[in-house]
Amino acid sequence: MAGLMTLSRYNLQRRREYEGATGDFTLLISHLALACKIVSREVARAGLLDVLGKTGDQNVQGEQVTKLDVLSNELLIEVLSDLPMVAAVASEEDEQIRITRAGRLTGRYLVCFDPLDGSSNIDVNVTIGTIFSIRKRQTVGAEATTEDFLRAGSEQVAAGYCVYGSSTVFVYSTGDGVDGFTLDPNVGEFVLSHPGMRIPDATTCWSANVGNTRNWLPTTLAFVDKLTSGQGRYAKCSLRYVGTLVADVHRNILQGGVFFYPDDKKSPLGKLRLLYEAHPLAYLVEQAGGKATDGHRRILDIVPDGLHTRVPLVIGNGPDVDLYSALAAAA
Ligand code: AHM
Ligand code: MG
Repeated sequence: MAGLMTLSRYNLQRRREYEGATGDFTLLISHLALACKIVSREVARAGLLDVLGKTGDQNVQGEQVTKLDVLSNELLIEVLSDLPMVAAVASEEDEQIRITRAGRLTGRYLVCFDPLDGSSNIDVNVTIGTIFSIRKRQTVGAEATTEDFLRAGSEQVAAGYCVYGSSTVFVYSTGDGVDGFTLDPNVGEFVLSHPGMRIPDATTCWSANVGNTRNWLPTTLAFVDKLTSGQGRYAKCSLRYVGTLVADVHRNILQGGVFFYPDDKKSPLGKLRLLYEAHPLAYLVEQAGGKATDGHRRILDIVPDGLHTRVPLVIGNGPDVDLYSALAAAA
């Protein structure tokens, strides 16, 4: 029991390492973790609520059958709104940024999130997740603007995600490695289960929506030829695609692999969003020893031109991401 490292204990210990730390950041992370615990609870009983909802038992369930992604969004905004260190938030679910209640003028942090990634998997009991990204704003004293959010990914001061799968795992980094915490649902605590996560050298799998093959460009087709060649580092490489970005990336960090959702004939910028999907996951994968590119640029160097800017994404083991970039450069 003495060795049990809960997320709160871990954060307190880390805080002591940073001289002058105010505790603001620790509080912010613990509230994000709290929101994820609540989402996890709702995800776990979603099917049950749905079944009960269909019986017409409105008195018991009332509004709880709200769609999970909307519920998660409102929950995160509500939790963050009362924190004096958060000035504003940007979400996949909202067209515009939202200014918070407590930190609107003086909050130093800006938080971006995808409240429930993997929308198409929500109703079919397949792993979904929450992704978040934290930046410091340049100036305080006035309300944050959209422009404050439109900065390179390298300016993130922390990023993380929570996957709601066979267990609920909260993973985050402050630029000093990546640690993962598994939720003990009986105690309600995240416990350190994956200290110092490093992407293994071998590429054991690749992940992409092969249903889009007809639209793929020559670079992507050439990449897949290498991945399926059975040669060299691809001698034993399986296809694994959950269809939830955060779940695919989580598996690849643990087991070694590359995920790609590239630009193609139909979508010149791919599908995924820069601010709250690609930036935070690229930050985490780099911290775990991997790489992320749009084919030509490091993801963390890209400055979005809008809150919902899309970006082609190739992310995972360094040698695979480099191979994609080399094929793109030669095309
Ligand atoms: P979402 O944020 O609305 O869930 O959309 C993003 C998701 C990613 O999680 C996933 O990688 C991708 O869309 C799957 O797209 P597709 O169904 O085209 O394969
Ligand atoms: Mg998403």
